[in-house]
Amino acid sequence: MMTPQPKRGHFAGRRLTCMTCLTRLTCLVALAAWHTTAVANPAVAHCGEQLTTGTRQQAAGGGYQLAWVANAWPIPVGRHFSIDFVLCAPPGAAVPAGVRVDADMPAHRHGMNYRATVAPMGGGQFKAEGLMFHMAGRWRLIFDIEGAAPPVRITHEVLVQ
Ligand SMILES: [Cu+2]
Repeated sequence: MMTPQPKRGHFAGRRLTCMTCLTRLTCLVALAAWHTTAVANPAVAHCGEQLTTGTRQQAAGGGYQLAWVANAWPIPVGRHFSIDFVLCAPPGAAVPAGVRVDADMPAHRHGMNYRATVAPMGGGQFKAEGLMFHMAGRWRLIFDIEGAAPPVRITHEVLVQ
């Protein structure tokens, strides 16, 4: 008589490995290491290398990597600035049609007094112009990726002094 065997699929195999861990902590560390290895991707790791004109900033969300540089760094208070950014889609995802860029101050519950414009520059690179942080404090740059499903929003906090 045959005894039902657990499926030797991807997930089942991982669970069995996990059960052999000596402690819960070891298990967590092992899983974290597995996850890190799985998401490592040379193309993504070098996202935005073509941005060489300033201090490159990195952000990520929804599997996307984003690198950006401002035309003035540190970003000054009360003056228009622009940013160049590169968006790197996760493997298998199409490069999005467009990205909306905005900014707000979450602690003060207000946004900018200006609406930024975004222009595609080709090769996954974009330029956002017309941004202004009109007061000092903690701002948050917001990148909304158009056409991604589910919607993807990448944010990056910037301290302006
Ligand atoms: Cu404010």
